[in-house]
Amino acid sequence: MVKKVYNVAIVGATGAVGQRIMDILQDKNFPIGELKLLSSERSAGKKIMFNDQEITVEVASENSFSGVDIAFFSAGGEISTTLAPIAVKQGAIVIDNTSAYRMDESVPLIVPEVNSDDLKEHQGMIANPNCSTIQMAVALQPIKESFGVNRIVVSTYQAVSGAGLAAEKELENQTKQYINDEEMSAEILPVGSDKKHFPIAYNALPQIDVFEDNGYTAEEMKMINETKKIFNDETMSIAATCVRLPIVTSHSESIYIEIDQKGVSVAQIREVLEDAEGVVLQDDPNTQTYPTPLAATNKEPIFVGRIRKDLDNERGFHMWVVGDNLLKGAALNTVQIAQSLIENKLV
Ligand code: NAP
Ligand code: 3JN
Repeated sequence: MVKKVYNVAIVGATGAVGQRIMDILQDKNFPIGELKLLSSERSAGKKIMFNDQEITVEVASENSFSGVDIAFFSAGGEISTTLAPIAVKQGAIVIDNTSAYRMDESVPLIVPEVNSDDLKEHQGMIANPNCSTIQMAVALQPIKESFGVNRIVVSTYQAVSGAGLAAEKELENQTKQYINDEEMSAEILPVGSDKKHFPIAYNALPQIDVFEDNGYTAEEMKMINETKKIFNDETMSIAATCVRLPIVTSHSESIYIEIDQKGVSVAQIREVLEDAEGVVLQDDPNTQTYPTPLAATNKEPIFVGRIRKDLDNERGFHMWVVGDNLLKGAALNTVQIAQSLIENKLV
């Protein structure tokens, strides 16, 4: 018999992503039986309302997952590495928001608009891609399908909420300090665990996550490797530069692509984007119509504008892509994966 409701756990429920997962489950009337809200000891005991029911946050542990059907993980890679396999062993399907399993060959890495078919291969663990990867994949999928895409050069303009609630607070504090002519205190950005910290207020930091030996940051390498895996195309050539800006929510990306076909017009690119799932085209220079992070915040789609043909390469196009990093970039994509599992009877 088909199960009509699912017992759900959210690991990291009190964080920036976890809170959004809860909001979306509520807004979308997700068929929940029991909901467990899990965190570290810091937030344990906190009471949170969900669908008129008060739920007490518990410490996430290896005993948290008995009877859980779907477990959303967004408490960092270490917690996923420790607890996600235990949850799977106890019968839960884990949808993991961290990078811990994204490049694991046995774990599907899913953007539903692109590769929901890969869910059929799941073995209990499913990975949600990085926020910057997700919005680029949603925007490029229709173009790749119609015209082929062989090269991507992307520069990101990322909001501080991508680095968690503490980074949001850091931007707020530094902004007040700057306005009051005080010295700005920087303790988190660009990366909490790295040696140096710089103010993000009134600034731009060309470092997201730690540096790798090749000179790229881990965020840049995530965009490169995850995009190839999602499109199942190792031949794509991809370069990324990831930059943090003093914006609270929604990431923007300047994307240059080279398509396979010759003779394709901007109008044709716009046409395929207009019909695409999860995309809203906002592109009219005559009326100054283009996406911005403020306007994209709290919205579900990925917004695309500023589409131009490269002046020196007839197969080259530039575009500007904006999406709410906590919604489609994280929580919404995660819940859509769960919905797709249910629709396709894979849970
Ligand atoms: P956040 O606002 O700092 O929240 C962190 C959450 O994890 C809180 O609920 C925290 O609980 C919990 N947590 C921390 N240490 C824990 C522990 N030892 N045991 C159990 N729970 C623990 O961070 P966030 O922005 O929500 O991001 C959380 C994670 O999601 C990130 O580390 C990243 O891996 C992933 N993420 C993915 C994307 C994406 O691109 N798809 C975007 C952002 C984040 P307390 O309240 O008790 O501290
Ligand atoms: O900084 C951003 O805008 C996105 C950050 C995502 C993030 C933050 C901490 C750890 C991740 C991620 O999802 O890749 C991770 C991680 O799990 O590696």
